[in-house]
Amino acid sequence: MSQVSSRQAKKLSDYKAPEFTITDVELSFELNPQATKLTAVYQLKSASGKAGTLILDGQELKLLSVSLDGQLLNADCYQVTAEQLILPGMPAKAQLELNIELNPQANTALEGLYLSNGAYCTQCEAEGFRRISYYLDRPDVLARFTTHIIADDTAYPALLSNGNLVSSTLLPDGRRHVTWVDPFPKPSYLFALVAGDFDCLKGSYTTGSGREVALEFYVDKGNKNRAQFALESLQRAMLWDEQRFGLEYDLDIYMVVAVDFFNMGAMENKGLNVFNSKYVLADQQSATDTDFFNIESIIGHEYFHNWTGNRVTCRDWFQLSLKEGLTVFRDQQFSADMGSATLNRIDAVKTIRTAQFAEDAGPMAHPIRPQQVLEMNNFYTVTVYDKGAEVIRMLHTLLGQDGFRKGMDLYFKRHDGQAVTCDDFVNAMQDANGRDLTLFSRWYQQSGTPELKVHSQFDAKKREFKLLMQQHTPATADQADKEPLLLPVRVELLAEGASLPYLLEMTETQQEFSFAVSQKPVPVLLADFSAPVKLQYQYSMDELLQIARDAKDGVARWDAIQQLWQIQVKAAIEANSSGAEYQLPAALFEFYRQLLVKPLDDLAFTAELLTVPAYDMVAEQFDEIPVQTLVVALQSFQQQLATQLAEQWQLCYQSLQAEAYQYQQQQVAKRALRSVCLHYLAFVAGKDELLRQQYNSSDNMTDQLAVLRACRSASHPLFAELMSAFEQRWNKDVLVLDKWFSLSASYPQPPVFNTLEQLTAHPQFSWQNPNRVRAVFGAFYQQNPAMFHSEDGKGYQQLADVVLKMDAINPQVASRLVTPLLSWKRYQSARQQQLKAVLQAMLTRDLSNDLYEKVSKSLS
Ligand code: B3K
Ligand code: ZN
Repeated sequence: MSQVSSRQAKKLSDYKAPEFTITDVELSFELNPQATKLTAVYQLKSASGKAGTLILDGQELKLLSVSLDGQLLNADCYQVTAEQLILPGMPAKAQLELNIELNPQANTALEGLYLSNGAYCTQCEAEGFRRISYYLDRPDVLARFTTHIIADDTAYPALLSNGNLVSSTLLPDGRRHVTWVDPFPKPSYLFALVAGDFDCLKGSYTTGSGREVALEFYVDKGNKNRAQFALESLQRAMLWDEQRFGLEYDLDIYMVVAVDFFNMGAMENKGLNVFNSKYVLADQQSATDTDFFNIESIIGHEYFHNWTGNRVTCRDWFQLSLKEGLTVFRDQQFSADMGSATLNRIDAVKTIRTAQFAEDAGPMAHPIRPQQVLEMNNFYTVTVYDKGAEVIRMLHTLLGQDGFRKGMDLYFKRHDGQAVTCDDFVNAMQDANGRDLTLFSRWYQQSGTPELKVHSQFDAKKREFKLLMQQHTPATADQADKEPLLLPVRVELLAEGASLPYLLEMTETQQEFSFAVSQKPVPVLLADFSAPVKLQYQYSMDELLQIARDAKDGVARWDAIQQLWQIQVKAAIEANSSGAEYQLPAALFEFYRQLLVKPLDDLAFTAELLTVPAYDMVAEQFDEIPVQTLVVALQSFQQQLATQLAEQWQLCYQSLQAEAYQYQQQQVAKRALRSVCLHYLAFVAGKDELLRQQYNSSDNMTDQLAVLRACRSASHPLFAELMSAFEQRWNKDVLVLDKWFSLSASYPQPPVFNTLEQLTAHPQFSWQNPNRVRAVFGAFYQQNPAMFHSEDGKGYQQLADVVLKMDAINPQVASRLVTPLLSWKRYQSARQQQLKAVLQAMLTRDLSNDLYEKVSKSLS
């Protein structure tokens, strides 16, 4: 791929308000796969009221002509570079018309206008609109858009864009001309166009103030039934946002289009969301409980963006967390209200502790508001999104639900229709609550994972319990000096069967908190994971077991078990270095035995407690990750639990009879616990019949996939047989087949390297489709640590080859895939050498900015 763009990073500190703005845009597309004609008309206004040079962004565009106020300009009146259209002497007020030709068929980067299975669609965030037309492609330029689409009426009956449809005319040549008008001024990144032949599932929603909104889901032919759940999720999200935040939808129509070729999950374009079909389509046969969950959460997320993102947008891309952190927080609250608050919180904590802490510890560390960016698409990160949501959650914790709502109300009152900064958001929270949040704002500037060290003291005479806390944030790749942060620390003190809750606010490097108590309590620290930090406190095993049993907060109970497992891992590593085999302690078996004999009321929570932490969760606790030892230890723990409690797993499994499938909380919980039992049973000899029976008799994907996963994890001989049955059943249905691709790629034994080659030769595999590539190679590095880190370096080489291949096709996908190769500093020397060698080799190639930014940072 030849690199036209410059390697010049942009800095937040260089932000300047635009000299010109565009108030109105009229776009006319005549669609054609290789030669789409676009006429773009802009009403321009200079901010100063003076004439000046107008510089528009544009990439890979064929510019046919330029007219100013109706006059065709000679080519010497403007200058076209690889990334800009420069027009000197632009009057203070003007109408500019551009004629452009686009080639959607050649667009494999899936940014701008492209074809997905024959349907036209667009993706503009962050800077994709400049691949459609020359424009002031920045979020602080808000314009009213009118979009005309002209296309063959038979081949493309659905012609969609933002806003409301105002006209539709059949032309004499068999083409149709439609016009959409979006009354809400918006930045270019929210523009969307879709044209295709879809099935459409229709529904409606009546807002609190009585307005009727048409809801339309456009899906591939034959898939209408699979969109029902997404439609209902949208209706739930619309109601929830009215009830929780007083926010109503504002257009007459809300459309969602499901496409197969998409770089990420979904996109919140005004009135016309484009979704990866994976997050729209589901039925019990083809989708798991987790798929249903994700659909509801992502449908909610994109819908919530209509206020947090669209009505109030970002001034510049450094402020991305303004909309993303806040919207993730909102979708998390929504999911918590729709299902189990504790389970949702546990999932969020896992994301922070694995991917986000890893990002802080690696070469791409950045604050939730980054200060410097080469390729914006590289900053749609777990830090900006998920740590961003933790920061919002801390505000919610500090201000309380009502205080937070007051802040949100003021934020919308002040900024509706504007492009603003994270400071504007914090100021609204501050002013609405009369509380100084200056110290809190550091969370936006400082990167890294704070460490919170806690000691306790009990004075029996004084009847006083003290917590001595210290915070320290280690230096990160991007920032050496760190300052103390405001940490909300939820604490419970367990004593005499009671639990007393506290919310401590830590503001200094060191602080002491005293509590009057009659007996020495067990402190439950950082309940609900009230701040995204690493906690250190010397708990005894008994204390952890007590917390697991008695704490009020479910997250703390789960966390106690996580810490117990961390202790086991460390003990196993020590035993291993002395050549001994490590046996789990009796107390742990006993705790698990009791849980199995008498599961808690919440079966899903029980299932979580019974699950040995995943590799990446454990790995993140180590500065230098002992890969092989961890893989072996975790496998041995599962084997020991399986063997020691074989009878209990079996009895618990049998007590949870399957019922006719519904996606409904209690059923989901029951299936989760059944799957955990099944997982351990796969490690026990003689369970073939049971496994086969569940696979063949279940009426849903959740239970079937549980069998395949269990067999994969235990390297069970049945795996091959069942996988081949699965492939035959689903090979026409790629979305489902992706599950098979992932399972195949995560088989933890050396034949997987041959399998990977076979998978890419499968008739349904395509390098052009990000879902396929991620299904195979994403799964390989995320779910197959044993083989990805295989000692000969084969796993690293394999991924590096794929990354380079993908960079020429789709840089965004390549740049996501490269992530696990970047953290070479976290491994022992042989692995470090192998990783560095593949990265250095990569850097000698002609890389996209996306990949260059990451690889060069990791080697600097
Ligand atoms: N805003 C989009 C993400 C765009 C990613 C661009 N590379 C989806 C979301 O967060 O809702
Ligand atoms: Zn978002």
